[in-house]
Amino acid sequence: MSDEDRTVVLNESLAKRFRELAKVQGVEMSELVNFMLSRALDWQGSRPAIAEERGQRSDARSDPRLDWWREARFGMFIHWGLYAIPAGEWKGRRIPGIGEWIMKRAEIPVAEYEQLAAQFNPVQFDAAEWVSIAKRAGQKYMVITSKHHDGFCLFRSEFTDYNMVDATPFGRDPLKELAEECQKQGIRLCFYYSQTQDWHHPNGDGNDWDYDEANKDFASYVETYVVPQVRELLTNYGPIGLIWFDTPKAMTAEQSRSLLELCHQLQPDCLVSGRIGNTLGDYASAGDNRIPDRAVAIDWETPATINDTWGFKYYDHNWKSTKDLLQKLVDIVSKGGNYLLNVGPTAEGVIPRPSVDRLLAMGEWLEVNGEAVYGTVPGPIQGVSWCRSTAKPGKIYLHVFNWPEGGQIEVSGLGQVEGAYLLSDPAQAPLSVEQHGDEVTIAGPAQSPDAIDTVLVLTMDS
Ligand code: JFZ
Repeated sequence: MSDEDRTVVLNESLAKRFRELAKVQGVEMSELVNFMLSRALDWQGSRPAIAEERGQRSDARSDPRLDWWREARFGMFIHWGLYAIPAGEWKGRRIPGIGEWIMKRAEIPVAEYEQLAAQFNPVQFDAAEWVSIAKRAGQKYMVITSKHHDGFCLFRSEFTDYNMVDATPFGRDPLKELAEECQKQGIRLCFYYSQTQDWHHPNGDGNDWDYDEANKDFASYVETYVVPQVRELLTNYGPIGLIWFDTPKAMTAEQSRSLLELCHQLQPDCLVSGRIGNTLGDYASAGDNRIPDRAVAIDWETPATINDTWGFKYYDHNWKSTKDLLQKLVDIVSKGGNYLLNVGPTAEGVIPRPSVDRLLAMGEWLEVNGEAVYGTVPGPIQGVSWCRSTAKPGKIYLHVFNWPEGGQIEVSGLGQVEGAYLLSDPAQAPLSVEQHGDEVTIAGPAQSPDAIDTVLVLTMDS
């Protein structure tokens, strides 16, 4: 946490309650705040990773329209918009929190924030490069912010000039260019679309510093703005893999349902994320960066950051290691989920180097070990810290995170093991397997072959 992040302004009545509480408890304010923070974190941890309302519609669980997505397991999230220009700093002040929330956090008036559009000229944007990074990372789909909460549209729209083509010197439609490249390189293009929060639209949710919330007509915003824009997105860019709605908030079940039906009517194969709300999504959405502690028998996805922000912040250098990211991917897949890993390109249109480095390293590992990730289901070994397991018909993949001293791998609860080999071994040289009843011992190499995750393939007698 930077020093700037330590300033929190409490309104007067809240500050008064804090002071009184601290006095009653006989503690310093700082102690009190620490205590409250730890309670808040416990509370966050006790909420399920996948909230009920962002869950999966029951008839979607066996729907073959999801098969490509179940196979894919790993996608690229892209948060890109005007917020990449301030990049976490407004008028010389670092604004705490996630970068794409800067307009809200600093309560920047629409009239001021809008002016960023005139500066948005990402001349280094290269759709072929972005898609090829995803491709080389082993990601199978790409979800880009067509419109985030700030209301700015990356696509040309008939329903607002506040878009990349009409309002910026750049004048190009990056979604068009990405659509073509995704087709070429075999990645499924998907759109994030903020259907509830829109801090620019007078009737959208969330901006109470320019607009009076009491005068807002949210239903008309949905009907006359969201619906036609979703129609544009699902009409003008060819086949779209999925629409990633977000923060449903006050969406009624009827509003969620009619949006869902609109999507399915325009593109029957287009999936709809769990954040459409009201448990109507084609698949469930976990909380940001949240991973359930055990396998979950629905289709679900964790959206996650590589550092601590979605939209680019120039001073966020808190990059997770390749090891951490890869183990998170495997952890998620071993529990039946997909990993949607975010990049936040700069205002020049460049995906930050530290992100690219990590993605490419993940891709190298997947190049060798992808068989144990793509199209797998959770394996029989769950709830242990040293390894994860995934499975395909006739095969169990043991993902060993902590290689045992001497290389003897001991497991139980698998059934009858026929043979074993290292997935990284092109010769598939058989490893010696001893089985006594349920107890299996596999003689692996003494030294860990892969410091991040060594995959053992167990072939099973069925
Ligand atoms: C939302 C957005 O507000 C944010 O800017 C970003 O796009 C992220 C991917 O999604 O933030 C959320 C939404 C849901 C949860 C947490 C943050 N959640 O369910 O825990």
